Amino acid sequence: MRAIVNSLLMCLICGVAFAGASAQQQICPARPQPGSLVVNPLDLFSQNGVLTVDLTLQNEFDSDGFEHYCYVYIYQGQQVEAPTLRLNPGDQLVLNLTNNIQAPYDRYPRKMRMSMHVPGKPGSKPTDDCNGGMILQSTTNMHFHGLNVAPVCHQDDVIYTLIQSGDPAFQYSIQIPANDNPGMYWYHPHAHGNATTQLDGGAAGAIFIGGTIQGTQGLPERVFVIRQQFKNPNSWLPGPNQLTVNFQPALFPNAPSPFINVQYGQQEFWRVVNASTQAFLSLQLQFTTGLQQLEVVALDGVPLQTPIYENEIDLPPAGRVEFITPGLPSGQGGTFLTNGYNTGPVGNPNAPQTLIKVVGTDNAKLKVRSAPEPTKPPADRQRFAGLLTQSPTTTRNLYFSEQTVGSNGPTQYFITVQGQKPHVFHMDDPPAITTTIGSVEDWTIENHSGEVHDFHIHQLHFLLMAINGVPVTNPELYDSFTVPSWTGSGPYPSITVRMDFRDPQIAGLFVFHCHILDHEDGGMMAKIQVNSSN
Ligand SMILES: [Cu+2]
Repeated sequence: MRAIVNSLLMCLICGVAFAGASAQQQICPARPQPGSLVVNPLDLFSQNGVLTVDLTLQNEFDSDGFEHYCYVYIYQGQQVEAPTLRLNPGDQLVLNLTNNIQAPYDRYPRKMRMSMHVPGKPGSKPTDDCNGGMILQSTTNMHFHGLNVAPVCHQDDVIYTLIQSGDPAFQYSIQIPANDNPGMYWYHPHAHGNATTQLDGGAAGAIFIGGTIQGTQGLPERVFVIRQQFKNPNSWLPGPNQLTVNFQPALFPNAPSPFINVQYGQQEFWRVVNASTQAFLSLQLQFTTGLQQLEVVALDGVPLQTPIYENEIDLPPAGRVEFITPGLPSGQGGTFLTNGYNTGPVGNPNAPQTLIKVVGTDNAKLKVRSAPEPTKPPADRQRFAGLLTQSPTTTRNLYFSEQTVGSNGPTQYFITVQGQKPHVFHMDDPPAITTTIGSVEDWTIENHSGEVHDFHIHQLHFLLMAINGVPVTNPELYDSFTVPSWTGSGPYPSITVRMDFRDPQIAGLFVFHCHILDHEDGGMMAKIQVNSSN
């Protein structure tokens, strides 16, 4: 009886709190209905070398039971979600992030609590958001994915920077390197244990560093942020989920597809980020006449030396691809889709899914902006230049592995430096690797598990040298790359990558991990310490 009374009382309190909230401004902006026109996210441009942005991260459940985590920006008095940040090499990004996440269970202990405490740095102030502390369900921070910037608090540190709900706005002030590559990057939360839930809820946006990408000037530019939303993102077995394009659910054949209007015969410049927590995409563009060749001009924010022509582009979680589409022949239609992806014997399914319907028109007055004109050339030699001809100072071997607890899960996830003991990552772990500015290292990363993993390192790009020991013909730079799954017998699949620790700006402590985010949150992460050379 007492339980019933308590429940009734809780309901009354909930009801009052809910009524109070609904009388105020909406928590998250409404997202587009299925079958809508896909529009680019709102663009915010730097001016006189600075882009200042105020974002508030908030959360609420929608009527279908999906939890939204929204980066709210106020534009002309209206709430806008997850704007695109556009800067040039050498600019400064000033981003004031307010954490307004409501998590009613914060005060209860939860599993993994011990791994979620980050001891502060010696000498730092205990009240400082730069000083670690407890990661509650409502704790957040931000990672500037792919930017080759400093791993220090107020720039791109995700180890000690913890912003608690209700704290004053936390200021990120990031110096974009003058010699950084032009291309697509992105921002998302990275508080260990919360990254999956918050990204799953939609907390992600695109960043572009300006500059010349050959062949794209004057073409209509499309920005597609592909997200994935689960009903229960933290469950061991994945439940119902949907892919979204710029927040619009792609549910075909159960609902009409997101669509775009293209001018017949007009080539376009498409810039795509896989901002899903775990979806491996296999992107294709089909016209009525068949599968189309896409001219890939940049990968993970780095322009290619020469374009690659592909009719299917594999894009792992966190990856970006920028390409030129062929013109749609008059009278035809098209479909942009993911063709499904086999993540291995124990991997989660990645079914084929139509993403966008391409509708042709003769109306020349389409509301699509042209790709930006080139900005001033980088001040220095391009970042990572000449990496291919460097002799590695060190070689290392690492491996992804998993261990199922009991006969029916859950699974523990590890990334281990060969010779060390596999263990679930804790935030107070010492660095698994220590190196020095100036080093160039070749790492071979094996997969000892029956599902693919998605290797990512912060602060730098790596050159993909070999897959399964077979040298890559034209090595390209990436910040995230898939390590194939193991069949259970025979040699372990692997990738070999060349790490560039030459730039003094990246000195400090940062992380590498699997970018399947529930693997990362589940412990498939490790720290690297890069010491200054003097
Ligand atoms: Cu993984």
